[in-house]
Amino acid sequence: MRVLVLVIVLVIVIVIVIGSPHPVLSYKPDGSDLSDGTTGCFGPGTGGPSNISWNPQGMLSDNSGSMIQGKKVIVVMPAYNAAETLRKTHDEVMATGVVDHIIVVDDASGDETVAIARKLDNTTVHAHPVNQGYGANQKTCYRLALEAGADIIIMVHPDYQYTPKLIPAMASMIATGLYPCVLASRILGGYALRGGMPFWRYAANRFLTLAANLLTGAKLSEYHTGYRAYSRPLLEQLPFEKNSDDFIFDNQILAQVLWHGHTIAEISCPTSYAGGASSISFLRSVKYGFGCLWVALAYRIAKITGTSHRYCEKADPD
Ligand SMILES: Nc1nc2c(ncn2[C@@H]2O[C@H](COP(=O)(O)OP(=O)(O)O)[C@@H](O)[C@H]2O)c(=O)[nH]1
Ligand SMILES: [Mg+2]
Repeated sequence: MRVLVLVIVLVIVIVIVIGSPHPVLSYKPDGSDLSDGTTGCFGPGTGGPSNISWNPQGMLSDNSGSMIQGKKVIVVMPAYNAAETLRKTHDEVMATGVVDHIIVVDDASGDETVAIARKLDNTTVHAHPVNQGYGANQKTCYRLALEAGADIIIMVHPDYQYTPKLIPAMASMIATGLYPCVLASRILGGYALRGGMPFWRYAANRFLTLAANLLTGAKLSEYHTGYRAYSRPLLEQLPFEKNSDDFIFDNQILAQVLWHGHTIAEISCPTSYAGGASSISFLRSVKYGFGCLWVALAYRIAKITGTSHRYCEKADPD
């Protein structure tokens, strides 16, 4: 009993000591100004809050021809052996009516992913000649989306694990200028287990999330979702090319967002693990788990010591 009390007190102390205050929300009418005066992820920056004030008047003011408040919305899909679910995901993405274009990047799949992707409307297909990994795939996705002039970039896995129906909501949250990053969480709303996430994955997700929240000071329900939205200025600001080519990319990019002092928004998302929507082996998951712990720890160490990390460098002043 005494041990339990001690642990609880310790956790509370850790949360109080390292929990940084939530950044104050910032409304930028054009969503363009995300500079926060910090020096880059894991570098010796302040990581302080962005100064934000909310202006309801500006929220729906711009209807100049585009689908969401004059902003070009591009959905990117990092694909790997997604032949069975790609078309269905694509069709539901376009059915939302707010997406200007889709970019599918294939990572040398062994199935018909590329052939199917090439038949899809409103879709640019890029094929890696050799398998480069999930992180490398996302790098290509974001590079191409920025080159194509995207203002809002939404990444969704093409394995139909996440419903595309949330795209308008996520895009709106970015378009208003309230948030530069939105995650669709399988944990909020309790969808994960109901959707068929194996219990061991759920337990690992919760543990890694707790550790990451304690170490980064954020208060997210999960860091591992494959459904995310980013604003253009945010992606331009983050040194995401320095991140891993493997699955840990997902975690590193969120650490970078937090390092720059931005608020990450979350919405709850129904999820389905039906039909092989998860292909990562147990061993790769273990490697990913340790990678997550290291990312969070490196973040905390960088905060305390003012040192930098290999994939995080001083951000460009502009
Ligand atoms: N680019 C790339 N993507 C991969 C690779 N292996 C798995 N993926 C993709 O990574 C994403 C997440 O994998 P998944 O098995 O669905 O994980 P989970 O849904 O989080 O359990 C899916 O979109 C997979 O297609 C790979 O070697 N390269
Ligand atoms: Mg999946």
